[in-house]
Amino acid sequence: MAGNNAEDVEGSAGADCKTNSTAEVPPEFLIKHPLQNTWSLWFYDNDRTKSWEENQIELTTFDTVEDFWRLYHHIKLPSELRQGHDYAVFKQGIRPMWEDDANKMGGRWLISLEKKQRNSDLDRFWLDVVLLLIGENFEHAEEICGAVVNVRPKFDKIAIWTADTSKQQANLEIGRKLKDQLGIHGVIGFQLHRDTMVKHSSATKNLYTV
Ligand code: MGP
Repeated sequence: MAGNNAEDVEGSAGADCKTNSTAEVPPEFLIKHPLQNTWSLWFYDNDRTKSWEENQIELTTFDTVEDFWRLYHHIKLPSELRQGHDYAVFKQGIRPMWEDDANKMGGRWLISLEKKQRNSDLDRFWLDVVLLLIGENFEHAEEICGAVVNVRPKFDKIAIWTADTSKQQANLEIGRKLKDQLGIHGVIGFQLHRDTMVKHSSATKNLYTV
């Protein structure tokens, strides 16, 4: 995989893989299944000598189901990342930051995980969220900018970022589906980026809850 910090994110899945010659595979099985959007995978490096923005590295893009799975099996799971690191998957052209034009008026559905959930739920939740995104499984998928997973000492976080906080119906549909698909029983909240910007996330008020 291209990227300055590939050693931090590359998993070991490829190491023992025996590859079959593609010459044996009938051509109809080699067709790739296109996604509706092209998506970028970002990695936040947490290098203290760099600014927050400089730490955001766009590792690669993918636009087919097959390329997504190849990438997924090649990189570390969130639970294997160092604390302080993030992954983000955003529609190509949208940077995973509040300042991007696509995010300026937006917010996020935030799932905070308890420490013990790093072993039980973090990787599963992240994969489910990414599959929901790239599979365009939301009725209002056009409102979605991307998703972020933060690996942190206090508690890990997963969030879906949407574009326009004023679209109540669309945001609620996304929140309900997210909660339902992940099988979350507690309440989850939606916060405006402009509130998160000025407060610690734990204290940021919710605009919507489901
Ligand atoms: P964080 O990485 O989203 O969460 O934000 P963390 O580490 O759990 O910290 P907490 O504040 O939520 O408790 C950490 C810090 O990174 C923020 O306080 C900002 O300084 C910076 N930061 C985070 N985001 C998402 C952005 C962003 O979009 N733009 C800029 N400029 N800084 C950001």
